[in-house]
Amino acid sequence: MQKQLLMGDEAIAQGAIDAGLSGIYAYPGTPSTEISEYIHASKEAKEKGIKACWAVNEKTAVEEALGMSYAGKRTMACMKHVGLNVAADPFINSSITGANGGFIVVSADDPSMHSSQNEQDSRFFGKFAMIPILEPTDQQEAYDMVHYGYDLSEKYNIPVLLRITTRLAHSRAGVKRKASRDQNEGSLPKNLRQFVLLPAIARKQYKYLLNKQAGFETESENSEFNKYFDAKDKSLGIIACGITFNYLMENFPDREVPYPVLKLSQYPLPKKYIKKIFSECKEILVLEDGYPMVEEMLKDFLEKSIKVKGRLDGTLPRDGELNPNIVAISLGKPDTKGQDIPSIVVGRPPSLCAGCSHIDSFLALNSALEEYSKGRVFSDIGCYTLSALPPYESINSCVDMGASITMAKGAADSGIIPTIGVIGDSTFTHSGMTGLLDCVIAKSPVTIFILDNSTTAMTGGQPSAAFGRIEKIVKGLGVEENHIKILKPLKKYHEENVNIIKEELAYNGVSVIIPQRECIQTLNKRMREKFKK
Ligand SMILES: Cc1ncc(C[n+]2csc(CCOP(=O)(O)OP(=O)(O)O)c2C)c(N)n1
Repeated sequence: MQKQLLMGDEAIAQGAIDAGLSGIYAYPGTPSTEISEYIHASKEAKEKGIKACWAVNEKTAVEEALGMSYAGKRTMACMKHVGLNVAADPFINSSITGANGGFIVVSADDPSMHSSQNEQDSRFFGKFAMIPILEPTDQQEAYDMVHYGYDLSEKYNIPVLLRITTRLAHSRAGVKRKASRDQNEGSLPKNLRQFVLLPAIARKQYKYLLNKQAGFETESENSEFNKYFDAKDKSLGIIACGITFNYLMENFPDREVPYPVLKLSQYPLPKKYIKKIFSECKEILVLEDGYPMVEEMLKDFLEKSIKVKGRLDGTLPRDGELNPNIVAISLGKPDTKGQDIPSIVVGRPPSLCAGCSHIDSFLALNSALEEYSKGRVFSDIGCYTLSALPPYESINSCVDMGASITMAKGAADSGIIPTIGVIGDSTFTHSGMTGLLDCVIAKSPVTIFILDNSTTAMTGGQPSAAFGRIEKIVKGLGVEENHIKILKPLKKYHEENVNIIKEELAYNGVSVIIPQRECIQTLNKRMREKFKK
């Protein structure tokens, strides 16, 4: 079959389509979004009847995927790394229930935080859940690993974690496809009680999980993705995890590394290879994009004292993405970072788009807040977080999805009155609703802005689960009808909007203000498509 030029995300998606996927569940998040988008747009996926669903958040995505696995079909749940925090409960527990149909969870990490709040390493979650982890080196492996991952998942009845990073997710390479597999027919689990995690059953299931560990290790030792390359110079042995194997190879264009190299792409650690590299080499250098997980594990692994170098001893930077140049320096090779960017190239910090509805909402909020002291606006994650920057400087927090409403409540509880929560429509249904219920129950003096631009703009305009539902949800959660206000965020209504906001700020209870105007980008796109016809 001819090679196809695919991004890492697309390679995973195509791999899933070809490997007999029946359903994919995801909440958008950079750099994972394109996996689902590819399947949503795929004619082939439609023809095969593959269910492609945007879930309300990552927890519901993993649970829906688990339900499909329970029914014996192959499924995938995709998210960015912080999404795995949201999905941690079903994710960890699914290792105890086990899977029935093949179940792959893809978590896309973002070292260097190109578009994230942190650079946490999902491999820790996989290790915590005690399930196999696959970490591709390139797009071809990303594709192949989906096929292999489903086999592994179905062989051991276990979810498998596929961990990628931004560089791999968003760069392209030629990918050779495999023959397409049929979807599973569907079948109930052999043991109908395995998903009932009552303590007595969970204890048994946990023992099964523990008993599977040796098998997982053998699979890692025999995996085609973990490879040992021997070499003459044993003064150093290199363990290169996932994409860092490419960074290493870029320093040796003839692919002849003078030191033994363990290419590591499947966990748990393949002890056979680790023992070999430790027994043969004087020092070990661990290359891993993310946290120094393997490096830390090796420190415990040692039977003899041998120097392990990596992110912990300063050989490599403790934070941020690795790249071929950083790897070169760690090997004592010259620094080839290239030329500095000329000073005529001016940095362009991200900003709200011209015509964005959020601009008018923040201008109105800023005016309404003039008579109050600063530091009372708790925000969330979305395009509107950019209002932290000049010229608006409207918000004082951005922690995790949903934290605007709940932090506003906590701060109000401690005496800052009123407090303001600012949350987007998609983020509200993702994890703002429960916090609003807390506010209603406590009758908190908070004013919550739900910025409704009818889309999930930050990640490229995926559908928002809140669309057309916000008012009903807010009412249903118990916010008094006369304290739910809809605004039109447009310059011409500025004064009117400021007055409404002022009135609600003065109210000693829960108010919800919903500025409603479509995202300028989705509007432009819609118009372009309309006039194309
Ligand atoms: C747990 C988690 N999942 C996903 C993301 C990625 N993400 C950041 S903001 C956002 C949604 C933004 O949509 P919305 O709240 O409607 O605001 P908008 O960008 O449209 O203004 C998403 C999906 C994240 N940061 N954290």
